[in-house]
Amino acid sequence: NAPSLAVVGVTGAVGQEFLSVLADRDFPYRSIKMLASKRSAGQRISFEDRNYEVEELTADSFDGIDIALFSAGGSISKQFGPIAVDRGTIVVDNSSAFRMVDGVPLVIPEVNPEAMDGIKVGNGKGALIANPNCSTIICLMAATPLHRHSKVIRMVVSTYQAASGAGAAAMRELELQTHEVLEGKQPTCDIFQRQYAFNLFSHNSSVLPNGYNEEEMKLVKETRKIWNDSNVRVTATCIRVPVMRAHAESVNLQFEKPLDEDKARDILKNAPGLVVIDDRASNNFPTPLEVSKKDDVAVGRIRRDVSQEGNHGLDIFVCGDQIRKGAALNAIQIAEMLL
Ligand code: 2RA
Repeated sequence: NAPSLAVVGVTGAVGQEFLSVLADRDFPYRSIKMLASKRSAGQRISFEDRNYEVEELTADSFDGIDIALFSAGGSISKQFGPIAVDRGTIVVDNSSAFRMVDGVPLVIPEVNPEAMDGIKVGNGKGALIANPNCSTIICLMAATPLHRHSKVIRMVVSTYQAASGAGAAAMRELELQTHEVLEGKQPTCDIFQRQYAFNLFSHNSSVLPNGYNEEEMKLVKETRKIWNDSNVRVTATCIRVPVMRAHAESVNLQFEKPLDEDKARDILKNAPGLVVIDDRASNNFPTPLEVSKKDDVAVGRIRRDVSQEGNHGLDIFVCGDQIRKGAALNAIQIAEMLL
């Protein structure tokens, strides 16, 4: 029978998208619990013609819950994820808390479904499955089909990341600043302590001793775990750009064996969850606006890397909705595989 669900962090941008995706995909559930912080408890949410009250997340929230979707930050996941698993719940966690823990599946359903083999609702055991970082999901949705055909030995990624990745408040501030700047006012800079509108800046995550920021090292480490390849060489530069909710990424791939661009385009055209937008004549390629609120990741600018020998290199450009495929949709596709 249909599983009982809980949505942890239901009032946030991803939490709200969980509900949209559950409805869009007609996900079967016998009950759903809306969970959030004490501050949000008591709010009313109408969902699929029913009225729900947001409940405060506590250790007892998971009794009788088959699947819990978490997107409430790493500390909440660290505190309550294991409690839920102990109660027999299968947790799909959108935070980074457990992604690199050995034994925790890090899953993009179209890419490495085998990583969660054997985890199913109803076998009485709890489990925790980690949702990769949005920029990793969007990148690997395009890079992996190529990698499966002709092993990638090096990947260089430059990201152009949307405000939504920093949360709903960042989206609101980008909009506010845009108005303020156009009206000649001093922009309100509460979230990033700098002007964001008509600007771009290095990703706002902490910079590590090696000079990379946390977002960049997530791409490096998560790619190696998802591809189960500790030798693939990955480097990344992650930039925050004044776009609302879809990330864009320039990806350069170096292959062990040659892969020509026509074959690459053909592979991408047949890959699940991808749409190829690659019209050189009209200079029409993926854009964040066109993929916003959509499920598919768009890929284009497919071309041989002229800096590499023969057909050992390829450049592509990828866009994907950060809140949907970058978070909520991917998590719910994982949940669908548990049924
Ligand atoms: C960002 N990847 O875009 C993060 C969101 N979790 O900042």
